[in-house]
This record gives sequence, structure tokens and C-alpha cells, in this order.
Amino acid sequence: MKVYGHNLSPFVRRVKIWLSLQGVSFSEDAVRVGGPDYERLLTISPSGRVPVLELDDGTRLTDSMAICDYLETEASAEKRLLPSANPARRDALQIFGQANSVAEKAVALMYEAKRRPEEHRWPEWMERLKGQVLGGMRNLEAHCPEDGFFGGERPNGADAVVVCACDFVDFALADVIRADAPNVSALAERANARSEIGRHHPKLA
Ligand SMILES: N[C@@H](CCC(=O)N[C@@H](CS)C(=O)NCC(=O)O)C(=O)O
Repeated sequence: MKVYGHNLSPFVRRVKIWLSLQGVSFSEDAVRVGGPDYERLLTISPSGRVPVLELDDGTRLTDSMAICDYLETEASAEKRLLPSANPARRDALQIFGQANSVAEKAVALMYEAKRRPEEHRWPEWMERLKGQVLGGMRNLEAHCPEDGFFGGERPNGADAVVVCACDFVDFALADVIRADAPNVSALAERANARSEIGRHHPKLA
């Protein structure tokens, strides 16, 4: 398998972490969505977006949630990263969804604050995005365990999505916003100490 996309993307990184936590080996192509890589990206992903997971038979899958769902259904029971039954599955997917929301809004904020030409920036929209990122982080903080992971002693799929969102905010937006979420930060630190997660940190890309 091959994962296309740069680790700076929380969507790309979550797929790499998912594969790593499941013990699936894969190669990487850190194609970027902007700059000179874009033409090449369009030959891989017609929508010009990442992540793309290329299977061994050449099939290409897009959208991180659809990819994680595929990986989950392919894995044996002991390798799955989400609980199989409610309410544990419901709760894990709610954390997944809330962290995904933080990631989406943080990426949107990054484009507004750092990619859009200054004369085209819309301050009220940026404030809204900042509020959505910080609100989402507060919500995660309210549910975050003080020890271990959302998955218990070992990180699960919800942890993968939380860590990617938290690290993206810290790494890409440190000069734009600062989330006050000590338990989430501590969970991310514990998670990054594990090589399946830490080796995909955006700072190492
Ligand atoms: N819902 C998608 C979001 C993917 C996404 O937005 N990826 C960004 C990189 S962080 C991208 O491809 N941006 C380029 C673009 O949308 O033009 C997923 O979960 O895979």
C-alpha cells in the first residue's frame, strides 16, 4: 500500500497512524497540495486532494474517513481501532467526529491566515474559524482522560484523530491561536511517544 500526502495534513497523518497502529506496512509519497506538486497530484487524485491510499492492486481510495472505514473492515478483530458495539463505538466515533471538526476548521483557518493574500482576508470569518477551533478543543478537553487514551491503555482510532488535530493546531497555527486544553496536549504527548504515532509528526516531514 502507498499513502499519498504530506504529514502536515491531519487527514493524511491519521491514515498513516491508523495503518501503523494496525501494523500494516506502507510506503509514502509526500506529495503536497500546493506549489509545484499540484500538477502531479492531479494525476493521482483528480480532485487534487489528499490523502489517497493506493492499494496493492492499484485501486486508489480517497477521503480519510472512508479509508479508515476500509482499513477497519479489512482488519482482524484484534487489530481494529474502534469498538465494535455501542455505546463504546458511538462514543469513540463522537470523539472522532469532534476532533475531525477541529481539524477541518483548523485547516480552513490555516488557509485563511497563511495562504490567502492579505488584501483578500476576511477578519470576521477568521474570528469565526478561531472560535470553532477553540470551541472544539474545549469540547475534547471536557471528555479527555487524564491518563492513558480515549482507547484506554492503548490509543484507538479516536486518539489518532485527536492527536492529529491537536498537533496541527500546535504546529501550524501556534502564531494564530493557542488552545487551552492541557489534558488533550498531555494525551498527544503520550501518543507521540509511541513510534506508530510520533514518527508521522508533521515536524519530521
Ligand atoms: N474530508 C477529507 C479532507 C481532505 C483535505 O481537506 N485535505 C486537504 C489537505 S489538509 C487537501 O487536500 N487540500 C487541498 C484542497 O482541498 O484543495 C478527508 O478527510 O480526507
